[in-house]
This record gives sequence, C-alpha cells and structure tokens, in this order.
Amino acid sequence: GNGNGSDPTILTKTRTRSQRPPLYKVMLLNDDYTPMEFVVHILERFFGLNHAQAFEIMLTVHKKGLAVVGVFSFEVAETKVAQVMDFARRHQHPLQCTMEKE
Ligand code: NFA
Repeated sequence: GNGNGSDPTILTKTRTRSQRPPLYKVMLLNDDYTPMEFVVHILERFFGLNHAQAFEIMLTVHKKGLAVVGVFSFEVAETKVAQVMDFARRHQHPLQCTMEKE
C-alpha cells in the first residue's frame, strides 16, 4: 500500500489513474495582423476541421485571445505546432501556436 497517514501499520491503497501517455493541448494565440481567413485555412488544413468548426474556433481565438484547437500525444502536438509555425512564417503572418501538457 502507499497510504500517506502517520501510522505505519495501517496500509491503504490510493487509486491512481491508469498509466496513459500524457496529452498536450495545442493552442492558437490571437494577434492583430493575421487574416481571419488564413487562420480558418490553418484549422482546416492541419487540424482536419470542417469550415464551420474552423470558423468557430478562429472566432473564439479572436475574441478570447486563445483557444485549444486539439489535444494530442507529445509527438503529434509537436508536429502540429511546427507545421502551423512554419506555414505562418512562410506567409509572413505573426500567428503563434503553442502546446501545453494537459
Ligand atoms: N485578430 C485577427 C484579425 O482581426 C484574426 C485572428 C484570429 C488572428 C485568430 C489570430 C488568431 N485579423
């Protein structure tokens, strides 16, 4: 047992979450310059969202400052962030995409 009481003779068992790989939230950040249609395009292209879903998330980022656009394994999240950052840079837009452990 791994109970955390002070009496060493009383052994309790604390239930822990089954071991699953950690998940990472991928987020888009608002800025004043990236065109709305460009953000919608990114969400369709790299996150597999339909146009209505992409438009909705773009508007959430625009109004709230950021939004989670998906939750992925570390490797997939890292790839999405790199794809978005590279695509934005190549089009000379300041759009920022980040990831954070859930
Ligand atoms: N705020 C940007 C604009 O008004 C649009 C935008 C949305 C940018 C979401 C970045 C992320 N053109």
